[in-house]
Order: sequence, then structure tokens, then C-alpha cells
Amino acid sequence: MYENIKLSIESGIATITMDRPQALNALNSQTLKELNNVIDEVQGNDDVRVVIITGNGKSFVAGADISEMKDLNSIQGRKFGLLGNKIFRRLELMEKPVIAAVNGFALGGGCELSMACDIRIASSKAKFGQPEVSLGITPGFGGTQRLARLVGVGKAKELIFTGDIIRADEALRIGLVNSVVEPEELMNVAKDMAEKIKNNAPIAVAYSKVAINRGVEVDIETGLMYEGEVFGSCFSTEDQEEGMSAFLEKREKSFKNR
Ligand code: CO8
Repeated sequence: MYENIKLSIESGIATITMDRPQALNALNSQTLKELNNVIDEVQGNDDVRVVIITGNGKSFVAGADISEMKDLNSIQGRKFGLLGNKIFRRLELMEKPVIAAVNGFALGGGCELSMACDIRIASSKAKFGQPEVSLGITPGFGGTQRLARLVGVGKAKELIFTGDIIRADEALRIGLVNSVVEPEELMNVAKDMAEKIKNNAPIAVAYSKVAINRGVEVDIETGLMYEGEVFGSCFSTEDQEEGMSAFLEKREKSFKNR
């Protein structure tokens, strides 16, 4: 069904594998469209509670496809940029939590894809960077915005202006990734985290994501208002009743996503 992406769904965890290893999983239009469709598929599947994105081979995603971009005119370039931006934003706003398991190169659009995910776990072999200016373009899939929000304006400017490629331990030091693990442990660690998230009330997790995403864009008063709204809404869910009853009755919780 997909040419450049593999999707597997196992006990509530969807794993999306970027699978175009001959081009280090570079994002061409076909792959971007498939990513858009796969987002629809996992979003629409009620069995899926958590999503993991990783890459096949030595690369997570080595950026947007340079051979496809090379001859674009300004209108086509803008269209290509908007396509990626729209899809990454959909991923970021998706109600289900998304973990990037960054196995290798996360450059340009690949670093941007990881930043559109909620949590980044990196293999010690992963490398990160926004080398676009070395190609005569700016980051175009959200890099100028999300990198600055994650690591601060000064460090984002340094990385984008120099195009430096940094190792996973440096990415951890500057706050670009949540943790660094041995390559052979990457998927286990990502799945263990997904399991932990999956065992919590899905609506509460989704609402928390909304409140955090909205809150970081606004002043704290407005952010706290969002938090108040989602907090209040939890009390109309069956899972709030279940979570608190199970705690008081000292029994296992059984959340229903309702
Ligand atoms: N696009 C297309 N093909 C690529 C890409 C890419 N981004 N990256 C690697 N490939 C291809 C190579 O051309 C090569 O193909 P072939 O075998 O046919 O020659 C194959 O993948 C293997 O790559 P290498 O031989 O180069 O592998 P190495 O291990 O020697 O090097 C690197 C790995 C360091 C990752 C190297 O491939 C590299 O530097 N890649 C490009 C990285 C880069 O600059 N990425 C940023 C791209 S720009 C971008 O992402 C902008 C996003 C926003 C776009 C907005 C549009 C308007």
C-alpha cells in the first residue's frame, strides 16, 4: 500500500518506518504524501494509542529530496515547503502521542520531522543538523521555528547558520533529544516508553498534549486557561471515574478511551 513507508500496528502501538534506504529515506513528494496518508490511517484507528516513527537503515531521514528540489522554481519550492509543513503540523497536532526513534541521520527535513514529534529518543549513532544554507535554501519544514523553541534562539541560529552536524550526545546536551541509547536498544526503549504512555488514560494524554502545544505559544495566563479547560473536561470522561476508583479500590485500571 505504501512504497516508501512501512506501517506495523501491534498491541496499540503503531510503528511508522521511513523506508527509502537507497536515498537515506529522503523525503520526496511521494514519501510526504504517504506520510500524510499514514497519519490519517493511525489517527483514524481507535486501537492505536501511541505512534513511533523511525527509519530503515543508517538514516532516520536525510532531509527533503535534493534531486527533486534542485530544479524547482519559487512557486514550486513554496508549494513543496507548504506540503511538508502542513503534514508535519498535522503530526504535531495529532491527538496521539508520537515518539521519534532516531536511528541515524536526521538532517534538514529529517531533523524537522523529529522535532514535529512529541518526544525524541536517539541512537548513539544518530546525527542531527539543519544543513540547508549549504544548499542555498533555508529550513522549510518548520526548522526555523521548532529548533528555536526546543534549544533556544542562539543555539538554533548557530546550528542553522553553520549547518553543523552534531552527534546524539550533543543533541542531548542542548535539549534537542530526550535521551540517547545504544543502537540495539533504540526500539526497545521507544516501545517501553510507548507502553507506559499506553497504560495511561488516552484522553488525558491527548488533552495534556493539546494544553502543552497550545500553552507554549501563548502567555502563561492563557496557557493556564487552556489547562483549566482540559482539566475540567477530563471529569466528563469514564476514564477519570475509572482511574480514581481503581486507585481507591487498589485494583488495576482499565481505561476505555471514553
Ligand atoms: N536527497 C536526495 N538524495 C539523498 C539525500 C537527500 N537529502 N541524502 C542522501 N541521498 C542519497 C545520495 O544522493 C546517495 O544516492 P546515490 O547512491 O544514488 O548516489 C544515497 O542517498 C546515499 O547517500 P551518500 O552516498 O551521500 O551517503 P553517505 O553515508 O556518504 O553520506 C550524508 C550521508 C552525510 C547524510 C549525505 O548523504 C548527505 O549529506 N545528505 C544530504 C543531507 C542534507 O543536506 N539534507 C538536507 C536537505 S534540504 C532539506 O531537508 C530542506 C527541508 C525543507 C525543504 C523545503 C522545500 C522548499
